[in-house]
Formats: sequence, C-alpha cells, structure tokens
Amino acid sequence: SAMHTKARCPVYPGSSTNRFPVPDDKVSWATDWPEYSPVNYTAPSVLKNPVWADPEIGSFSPQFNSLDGSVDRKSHEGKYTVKDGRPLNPRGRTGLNGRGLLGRWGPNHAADPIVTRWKRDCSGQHVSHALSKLPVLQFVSIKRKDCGEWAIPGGMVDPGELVSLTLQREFSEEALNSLEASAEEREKIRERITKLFSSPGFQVYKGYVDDPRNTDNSWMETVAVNFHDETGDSVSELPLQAGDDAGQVSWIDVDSSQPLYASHSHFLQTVAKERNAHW
Ligand code: RP5
Ligand code: MG
Ligand code: MG
Repeated sequence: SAMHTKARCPVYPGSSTNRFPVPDDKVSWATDWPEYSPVNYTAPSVLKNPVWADPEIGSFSPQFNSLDGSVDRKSHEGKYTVKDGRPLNPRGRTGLNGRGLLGRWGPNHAADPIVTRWKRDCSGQHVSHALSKLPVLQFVSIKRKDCGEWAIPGGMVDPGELVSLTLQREFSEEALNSLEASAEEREKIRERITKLFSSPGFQVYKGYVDDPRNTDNSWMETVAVNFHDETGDSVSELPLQAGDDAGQVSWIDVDSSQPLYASHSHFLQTVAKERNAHW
C-alpha cells in the first residue's frame, strides 16, 4: 500500500545493509511466504544501550500493547501481533528485522508540529496560486541532518511526556535552536510561542508513519498537529534558527510537488484541504 513504501527502501538508512526485497503482493503477514528471509540489523548506536533504547530481547521482556512503566508500548493502530517475543510491524513486511536505528521494540512514538501561515506578498496581501487560484500556505520546515530531506520539525515523545509538550519542545529545539539559547533567550522563545501552542490546534493525523527507519519489529508512529498563525503576527515574526538534528530551517510553500520526509507530504495535504488552501 501507499503508506508502506519508504519502509521498504532498498538500502537501510545510515548503513550499507540491503533489505530483503518485498514486492507489494508479499507485504501482508497474512500472505504465506516461506522464502522470506529478512536481514537482521540493529545499529551500533542502539546496541550501545543509550537511555532512549530498549535492551535486546532475551533478558528483557517488555509489556507489549500496554503502558510499560513510563514507556508507551501501545499502538495508535490498535493491538499488534507479538510473534516469538517480537512485535510485528502492523503494515507488514519491511525486509529487515531487529530494530535498525530505532530504540524501541514495537511503536516508537513521535509528535509532529505543523506550524503554518498564509503566504503574503510585500504589501501583506495573501498570495494565491496561479493555477489552483487558492491561497498558498507556508509551513516551518527543517532539513534533516541524517538524510538531507525537508521535514516537519518533529521528534520523539520522551517517556511520560505529554504530546502537547513534545510538540512545543521539538519545534523550539529544531526550528528555534532553544537548546543553544541562554536561559533568558529560552524564556523569550517560550513566551512567544506558548500562546500558539496552547491553542488546541487541528489534529491532522495519528498513527503509523511510513518512515525509512522502520523494520519488521520497530516502527514510527506520530501525532501530527497543525498550529496556524492566521494573522501572521505570532510565530511568523520569530527568527528561525536550525538546531539539534536540523541542518536548515525555512518557511516552505505547502504544495504537492515539494518532496518531504516519510509520510509528511500526506500530512500537509490534509492541512491544505482543511484550510481550503492550494495543494
Ligand atoms: C518521523 O520521524 C516522524 O513523523 C517525526 O517527524 C520524526 C521523529 O524522529 P526524529 O526526528 O526524532 O529522528 O517518522
Ligand atoms: Mg528533535
Ligand atoms: Mg526530529
């Protein structure tokens, strides 16, 4: 299916490991495929036992499909299958087992803040697209350091963290470089964006992400929320500065021709539709 393509990319990100090729008609676990022989790969950064990663399974038996201490192992997609002690990707085969670059067995929860404004000309008038005649939205996008692709400035939900906080924290870290700001500057950033981020926002998506790092046993899930600066005087006025895993940051036109990381283009399409904007 369209939502399980990047998770089958031939070469696993950050490695020279090739996935076992999985054709469309063999994606589903329900399709019997005795020849399936996925490559096992867990990145050295994960095997080093950092705080954000689980140990290898064996000595460790996590509580799947539930809240395991402060680690949320429930999926937004419903109950997932656990086979031979390992969780199975709810979208099907990826050609690779183990955890790859992901820390958690099963769902790895992220949050994606989609901050938008209307595109304006130098006199402040909304800009409409020549063909669709619809007003053009812009969103705050970052260029990921890991793969060089443009993306929403999202990130992982820390154990026990409220998604509403993750959204604001990741935006601050990646698009406003709050990690390198002084305590005083950080407070200023917080003051400027708290109003926008404390509005409920529009929940764009909740569920599985077609992320190139996904494996048969580990996958990304997200909650994507749109915070819209209608009048252009809140975030729009903030100086953007790339930080953490972002190499660049910029306001980018929301348009179907803009390639984006993972399923992010699909999220932006939903935002454009909701706001009656050009796509
Ligand atoms: C994507 O990975 C999510 O949609 C989110 O944008 C991102 C989170 O991972 P990191 O940015 O922390 O690598 O699947
Ligand atoms: Mg981050
Ligand atoms: Mg990130």
